Amino acid sequence: MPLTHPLSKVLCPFCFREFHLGQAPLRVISSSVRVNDPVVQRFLSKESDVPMAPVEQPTGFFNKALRWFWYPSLTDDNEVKHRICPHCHMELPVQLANNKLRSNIIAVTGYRSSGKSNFFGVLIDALRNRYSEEVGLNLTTQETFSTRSLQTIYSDELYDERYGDDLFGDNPKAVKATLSAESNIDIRIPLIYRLNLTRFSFKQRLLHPFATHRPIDLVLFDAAGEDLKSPDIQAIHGRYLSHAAGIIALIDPLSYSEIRKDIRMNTNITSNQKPFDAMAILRRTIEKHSQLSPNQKIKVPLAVTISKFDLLRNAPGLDPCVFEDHVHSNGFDELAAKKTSDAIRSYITHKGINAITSVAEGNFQTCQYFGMSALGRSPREDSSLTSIDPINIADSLLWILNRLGYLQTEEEMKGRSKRGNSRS
Ligand SMILES: Nc1nc2c(ncn2[C@@H]2O[C@H](COP(=O)(O)OP(=O)(O)OP(=O)(O)O)[C@@H](O)[C@H]2O)c(=O)[nH]1
Ligand SMILES: [Mg+2]
Ligand SMILES: [Zn+2]
Repeated sequence: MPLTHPLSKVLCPFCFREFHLGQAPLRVISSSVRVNDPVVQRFLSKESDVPMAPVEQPTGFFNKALRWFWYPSLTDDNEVKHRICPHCHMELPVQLANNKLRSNIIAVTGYRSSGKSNFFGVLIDALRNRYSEEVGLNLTTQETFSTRSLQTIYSDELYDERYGDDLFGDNPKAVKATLSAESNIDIRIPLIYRLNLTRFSFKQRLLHPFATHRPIDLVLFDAAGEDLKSPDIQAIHGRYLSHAAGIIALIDPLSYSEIRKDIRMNTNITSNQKPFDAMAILRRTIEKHSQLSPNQKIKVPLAVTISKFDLLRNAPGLDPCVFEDHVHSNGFDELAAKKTSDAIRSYITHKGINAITSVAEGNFQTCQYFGMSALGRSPREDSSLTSIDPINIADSLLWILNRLGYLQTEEEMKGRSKRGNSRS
């Protein structure tokens, strides 16, 4: 019988609400009976019934009170049961359900057309096929939920449906604009990946002397930009951001007329996007969903990431060094990332877009600027792509991992190998 502290809490990766593990109901997966689950129905905003396996709730005063000190094991019975979130009734990933891992979340946000979906699609592929070797990490798919089969599925399956089949299929094309949650309930469901990192910091080594790796969860909640105005999605998105250990804010260069002028000089791109104060919205969203007072700076590291960065090639006033793709094989290349950050910051201020820098630096204790291109080029009119050549696709994520102690810098790695050599 697994014991737990009555004040301990876990975070649901679907609705981003906290709860005590003992209060989580169980879904009897092995049952052949199917009944409507009104909680799932509400969470997915479905009008029709959502037939699912039955749910077991703790009953009786004594039993309920006891559940603050223990939670039922999932392997005790002959029946197959899954632990579910008491708020949204989504099935919890196994490690979380068994209280094995309380993970941190890295959140990504960006307004309409800022490049979120293409970023997610190319990032996951690059983490698996390039960065696993380069920075010593291992990416494992976690359980998520299929709104079609109403069952738990692995995030990889959802990844292929949403991004992989388009980007890396026989005829590669850019991921299409995400449909609003009103017509596409599927996007309420995040992709969940676990990153196991081997080159973690000295402090983490002291805290976990026998660990071979440190795990962190990447929860990709891909809202359609337009939904960020809907109170329902805003609430989920707000809780997602306010529980994050690190935030990547994607900024669309096309949404600033000052930058668009530079882009039009080089390409025939037109955009009717209105300037959008993405950063102020970020601050407001977090404030609304956390206990933050107005004069308090947000502690989580913020990576302000200019997306579609390929469009800015040849932009006057932008140092060409920022388009070099950084290699992190000897640890996170902090110097190169800092040089890029300084160049981008000076470009932004030169353009007079102080709304980005003042909100980022005035509200966040730690922030850095990044330039990222997921595709490396604009797709053709029919969305097709000749090839995908990302630029610094993972730098903002690797920087956050470094700030959180999960990944060492090149300098720290050198220091470690020197210490190792002098000992031998
Ligand atoms: N040049 C260039 N264009 C890009 C890149 N990534 C995305 N785009 C373009 O930007 C458009 C929007 O990108 P998405 O990834 O769909 O943006 P989003 O934030 O998911 O948009 P919504 O789903 O509408 O909120 C795409 O259709 C592409 O045309 C890139 O790396 N380079
Ligand atoms: Mg999208
Ligand atoms: Zn939940």
